[in-house]
Amino acid sequence: LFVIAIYPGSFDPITLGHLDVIQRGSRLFDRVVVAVLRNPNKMPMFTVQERLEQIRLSTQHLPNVEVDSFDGLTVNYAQMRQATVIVRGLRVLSDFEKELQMAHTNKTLLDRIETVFLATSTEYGFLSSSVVKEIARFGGSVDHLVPKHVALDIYKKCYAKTY
Ligand code: COD
Repeated sequence: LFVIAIYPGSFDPITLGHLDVIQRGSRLFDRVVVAVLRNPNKMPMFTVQERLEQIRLSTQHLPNVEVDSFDGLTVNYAQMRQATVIVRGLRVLSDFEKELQMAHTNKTLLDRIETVFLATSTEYGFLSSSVVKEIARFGGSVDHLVPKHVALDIYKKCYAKTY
């Protein structure tokens, strides 16, 4: 049995919390495909291309991790990739409601897909891409929240915006 899992998300940008889930997922499954949603409705800080590059650089040391982008329904992408697992991270109680609804919806769309939740590591329980962007916009340091090269990308964006 060769189990392919997809880890879908916005990853705008990837944080150490995401990376922790990817690392742990890569030990549980034969292959983990980190899948960035190309979502035209959101106003992202980084383009999909920039996010793919950030995730690739962050996961170079994990040979069974692949990075890709997708459009439309997650289950359709999962089916196309022959993935049988969707990995999601759980931080706080408020994640649970949204995540359970998503898991149920996805199950009705594709019966052979299982959503596997990984509990956040305690040190990243508060961490989200939005928190990172908010701190950076107000001039705070995000060095301890995202990979080094991502922090530099963020400072560049914020600097470019301010001046
Ligand atoms: N610790 C642990 N996990 C974390 C942390 C952390 N610090 N931070 C984030 N995570 C987890 C999140 O809980 C989530 O599971 C994952 O990492 C990705 O997070 P985000 O915020 O980058 O991505 P989301 O939640 O915006 O992604 C949403 C999807 C793109 C998966 C969703 O919108 C989707 O599936 N869209 C496609 C349309 C579809 O199929 N819809 C039907 C399903 S209802």
